[in-house]
Order: sequence, then C-alpha cells, then structure tokens
Amino acid sequence: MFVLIILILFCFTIGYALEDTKDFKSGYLMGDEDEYLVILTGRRWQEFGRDIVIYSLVNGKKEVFRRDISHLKPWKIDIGDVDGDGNLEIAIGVYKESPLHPIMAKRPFIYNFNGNDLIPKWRGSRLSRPFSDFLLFDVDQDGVCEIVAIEDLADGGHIINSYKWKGFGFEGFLESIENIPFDYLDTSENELYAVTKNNDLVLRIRVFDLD
Ligand SMILES: [Ca+2]
Ligand SMILES: [Ca+2]
Repeated sequence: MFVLIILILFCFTIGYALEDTKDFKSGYLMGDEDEYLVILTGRRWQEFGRDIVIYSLVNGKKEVFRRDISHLKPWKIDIGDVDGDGNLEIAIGVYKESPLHPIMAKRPFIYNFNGNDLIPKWRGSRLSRPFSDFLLFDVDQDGVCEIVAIEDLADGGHIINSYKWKGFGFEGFLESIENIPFDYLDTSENELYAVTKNNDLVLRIRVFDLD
C-alpha cells in the first residue's frame, strides 16, 4: 500500500513537471562543451507558452536564465546553427503583429544566448507566406541549418519552403512540391517529414529528397 502511494505521488510529480513544459530542446548553445537545456514553460494543451528558461547541464542542471515572454505568444522553440559560426541559435515561434506587417501572424524570432542574456539576431516581419509550422533543419547537409516552414498557398494548398541566412536576414532556398501534408513538421533519422493527422490516419511525406 505504501509503495502504491509513493508510486502515485511519483507519477503525479512527474506528470506535473512535464505538464509545465510546452516545448524543450537541448544543445551546445555557445559552441563549446557546455550543454544547455532550453525550455518553453506552459501547458502542452494551451496554445501559447509563458517563460523561456535556460539551464546549464554542466555539473548537474542549473538555471542560468529565465524571462517571461508571454507577450510574444510563444508556441514553439527550436535550436540550430543558422549562420555556421558554431554557436546554436534559439528560434522562438511567436504569434504577433510586426511594425512592417501589422496583422497577427506566426513569426520565427531568432536569438543567441551569450551566457547571461538572449540577444536578438533576427526578428523579421514574416516569411514568404503565412505558415503553420516551422523548424530548423539542415536541408542540404552543409552543416548549417535552414529555417523550414509549412506555408499556405493562396489557393488553399500547402508547400514547404526553406530559407538560408544571408548575413542580415533569410533568403528563400528550396521549395517542395505543392499540396504537402500541412499539420506539422517532424524529423527522424536526419530526414524531414511533413505530417497530417486525421483521426487515426497519419500521413507522412518525406520532404526535400536530395539523393
Ligand atoms: Ca550560429
Ligand atoms: Ca544547410
């Protein structure tokens, strides 16, 4: 009985801890051996997260940064090196207006972490088209990540677009065939997939088959 109570308490605690993580990624943010864990706090079932929290994973898990970014309506984070300097950038998917494009839309904001603070690298107003999901992925296997997004076409179809960092901003790179599954992007075994879920039916299509 005692064991059961402990087990229930344990499951509850773990459940609660996981509940408060909307998204997370880990990696070497500053190009050395020091690994970090980046967490977007919030409930998975809620549309937007709240805080961005960074933990150092050197000698155990230690919080080194925390900021409430709920005003940006953050819904996703990813990390990857978009400019090839060996430091990983942090991409935060936000939902907001921008001065140059004053309608509510999903936008990717790119930051660097300098050990103390998040430094904005790119908070561009938009990609080529409205998009439903994005991630950082090395499409052409040159060691540098591209922004990859599922974009809405004007006729209701969907396309995958990718963007390379060009010193001051992102420039369009490869586009997929049209009418790709559009719910979200996923990677496994270093391949990129576009996925649609319809009840029990899951449709996965490999994107950018460069072989
Ligand atoms: Ca970088
Ligand atoms: Ca690349």
